[in-house]
Amino acid sequence: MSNQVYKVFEEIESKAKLLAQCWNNFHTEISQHLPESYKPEIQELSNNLEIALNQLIYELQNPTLTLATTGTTSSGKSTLVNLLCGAEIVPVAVSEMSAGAVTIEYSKEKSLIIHETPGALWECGEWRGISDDKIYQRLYQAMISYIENRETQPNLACPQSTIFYPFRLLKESQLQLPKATRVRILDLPGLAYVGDQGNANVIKQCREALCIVTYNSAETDSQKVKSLLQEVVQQVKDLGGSPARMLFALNRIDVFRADRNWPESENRFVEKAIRDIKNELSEQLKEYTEDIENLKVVKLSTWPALLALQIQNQDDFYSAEACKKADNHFNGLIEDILEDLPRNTQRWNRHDKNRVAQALWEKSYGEEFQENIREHINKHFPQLVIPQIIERFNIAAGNAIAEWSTQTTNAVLNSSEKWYQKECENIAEIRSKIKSFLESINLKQDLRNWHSDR
Ligand SMILES: Nc1nc2c(ncn2[C@@H]2O[C@H](COP(=O)(O)OP(=O)(O)OP(=O)(O)O)[C@@H](O)[C@H]2O)c(=O)[nH]1
Ligand SMILES: [Mg+2]
Repeated sequence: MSNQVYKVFEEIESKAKLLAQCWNNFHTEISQHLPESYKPEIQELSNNLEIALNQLIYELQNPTLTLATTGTTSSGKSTLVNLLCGAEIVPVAVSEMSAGAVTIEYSKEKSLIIHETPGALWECGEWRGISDDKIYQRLYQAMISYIENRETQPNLACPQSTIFYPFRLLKESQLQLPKATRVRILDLPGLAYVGDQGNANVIKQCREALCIVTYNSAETDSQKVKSLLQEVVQQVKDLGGSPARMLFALNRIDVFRADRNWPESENRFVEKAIRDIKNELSEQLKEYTEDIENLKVVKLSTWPALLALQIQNQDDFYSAEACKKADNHFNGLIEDILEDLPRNTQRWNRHDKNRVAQALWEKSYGEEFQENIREHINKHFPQLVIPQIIERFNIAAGNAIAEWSTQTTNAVLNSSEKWYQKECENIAEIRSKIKSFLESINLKQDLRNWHSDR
């Protein structure tokens, strides 16, 4: 992470400290014009400010980066989360699968929590030291049970789960994050559930997340493509975030390999999809025209990219399973290599497997995708983590002191015309102090300025 980024964090911290100093000078000054009865009020504001300031400093030194997958049903969101984790842990299916959000926190030790939710028909609890397969199975049971019963039990809340996992995104993708950064990944259900009450809390976290929006390139029915696009744009709108914090993935792009005129057909599709996505977004989100122009749209085939990683796993059984899937589903990506290999995937040796894995990684655009995520995070890191820290600070204390200061000063100024005449000079000084005080409170504007300078 560049020095410039560290500087942004330091500047916000010193601005916040300056703000606390301004407040101290200000309330000492204004207290002279206020009756004693105001003291407890001022004390409380000062205490809250101190707590909020400590919290702000802590959070700036230990920021949280959130990545969230969004997109329409079956576009490959969960497969993408598995790719970021480097293992198959969240359930995937041909038809609608995910129900309820899954949060994945980075941790060296693996564990799973399925939270207690109203009316849960599945096993809730915490499992430590759990295997990848068991994580998958437990989540699968909870989600299927929800999907099967939600119609007959309209009050049933969707499952909410947290996985602790040493995910690949942090271990191997060379993200250059400040040391104490906490990273988490969110696997969200399809659009239909974004509005669910149970998911509301998690969805809120997406507003400041880096959202990877998956688009299903395998959908060819033009009517459906149109409504898919509108759904995606609507979702972008519902999440309320800026397109600057989004990365679009044209997923399942491997379907075009079957065309006789590949790669021309793929290129044509990509150009049209990018144009359509940008047009639709510009139409709906006029305030973000510039961000939309710069929006990154990348090609990806998530599943074969994940298989490439799994094939290279040291565990022979795990690796053999992945080889079988690659052979069954992605023949078209590896056919030239398959000609040299035994028909039975069980007989592939390490060298054979590495060749297959390499071809899958290349043809799924896995490396380009990873590079894009890395670049996006490195470029937008402060914007991705700071606004929510400032917002929490403002809610905890910043807004209250700004409001109190303005109101109290107005009250003092209006209280006596005679007094006003007499203390004219003093008042002018108070006014200028308020002005600089209120200016210093605008930390968020600083961040915006930093971003637009770049
Ligand atoms: N051919 C191909 N299939 C893919 C790819 N990525 C995902 N799939 C398949 O697409 C289907 C849906 O994948 P999921 O990851 O469950 O999709 P999702 O968006 O999480 O679905 P919901 O959570 O149910 O909305 C599964 O059968 C995946 O195996 C890909 O790159 N290529
Ligand atoms: Mg899913």
